[in-house]
Amino acid sequence: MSAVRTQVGIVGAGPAGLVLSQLLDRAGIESVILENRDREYVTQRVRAGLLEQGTVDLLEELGLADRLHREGLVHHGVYLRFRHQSHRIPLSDLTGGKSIYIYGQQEVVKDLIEARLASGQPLHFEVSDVSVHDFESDSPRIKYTHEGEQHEVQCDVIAGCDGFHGICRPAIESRLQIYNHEYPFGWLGILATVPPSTDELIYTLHERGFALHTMRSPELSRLYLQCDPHDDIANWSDDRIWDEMHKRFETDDGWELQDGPIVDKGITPMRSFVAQPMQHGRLYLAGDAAHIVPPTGAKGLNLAVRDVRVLAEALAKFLGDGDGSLLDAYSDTCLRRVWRVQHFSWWMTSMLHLIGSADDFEHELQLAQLDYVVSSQAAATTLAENYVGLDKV
Ligand code: FAS
Ligand code: PHB
Repeated sequence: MSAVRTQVGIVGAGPAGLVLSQLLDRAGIESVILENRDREYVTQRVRAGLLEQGTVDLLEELGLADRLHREGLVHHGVYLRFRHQSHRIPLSDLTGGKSIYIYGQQEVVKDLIEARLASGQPLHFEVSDVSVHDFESDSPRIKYTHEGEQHEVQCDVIAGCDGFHGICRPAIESRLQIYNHEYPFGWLGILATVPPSTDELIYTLHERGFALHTMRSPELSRLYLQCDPHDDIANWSDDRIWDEMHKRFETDDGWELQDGPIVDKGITPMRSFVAQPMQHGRLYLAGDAAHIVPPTGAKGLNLAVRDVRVLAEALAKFLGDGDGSLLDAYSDTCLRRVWRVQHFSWWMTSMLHLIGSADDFEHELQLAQLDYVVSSQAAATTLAENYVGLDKV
């Protein structure tokens, strides 16, 4: 078995692990990234598409936003549609000029992987049997298999950036408090090679359920509709999907949804999940490894980036000056934002989805909430500032 020594062992090459590696590299801190899928898989996986101003600012700081600015879309507003009518929330006007950016997660991951490989620092794809050890000591280790060989990373700190289904959180789960809230609905998401029928995102509450019209480029539309989380995508023919989309996006003002070839489709269950604290010994969790939000608020990737920004600063202070104060406060610092984002994502989800168990009174409350958000500047500002990303929490 071969062993390598580094300062930070990172498990997972998703947005959390890759952004962390860039921040550490900039601080002159060595790291090794272990990813169990192959490069093609992680750069093809269709996930997030909406980036907060703060995420884009950080990618700019890292010199990794050129392609984002060339190929991404900038939006200054978002539409809420209910009772078959659209209402625009002027995000930038309500937040002192902040915007949101539409740029696919797989594009962010592609840019980060290229930067990592260009740095010459190790990024191992297709590893297996990853396990973490001795994280209650000052010299934690990560064991893994690569190309049939056993290997070990000896490090000062392990960063668990391996997502919800990874191995890092389960390694300390018995010492954590777990909050788990599952929603009785999921999202059926499609990618379609048809120009978007809207200039900005449309969130819709319709009597048949929620629907979202988002996009990836002027040629590529991304749409979601509320569905049974246990349903099989095989039950959803392309015709059935478009038929349902047309029904849910219908308006009184003659707006038309353009349909076209569907190139990707899938069903995602919805949950709100928090594991706390986000650290134990020398093992620190970041991103989906520690928390999951329903995608209605478009926060998952953005929250992962916020976590590793806090972690990188704390690691620089600890590994640079031997001062562990920020590292000791890592979890408390992140959890303030995690719970703010959990509330916002639950609030958007509750306001915009058809809740099967809801009675007529609760349904009218949803509509009253939406009426208030689109008619009160104070309420619209609450949505806008959370949606574009709060600087301070
Ligand atoms: P990730 O899951 O992205 O990355 C973890 C990595 O670890 C993966 O590459 C995985 O292969 C690897 N890994 C797992 N186990 C391992 C092991 N044992 N050993 C080594 N590697 C291992 N968020 C937004 O902000 N905006 C959106 O618009 C949005 N839309 C979404 C739409 C959908 C349908 C879904 C499912 C999510 C969406 N999200 C959105 C949330 C999503 O983007 C996640 O929050 C984001 O991927 C979190 O990044 P990471 O924490 O890096 O986890
Ligand atoms: C997306 O573009 O995939 C997207 C946008 C906004 C959301 C969720 C997903 O709330």
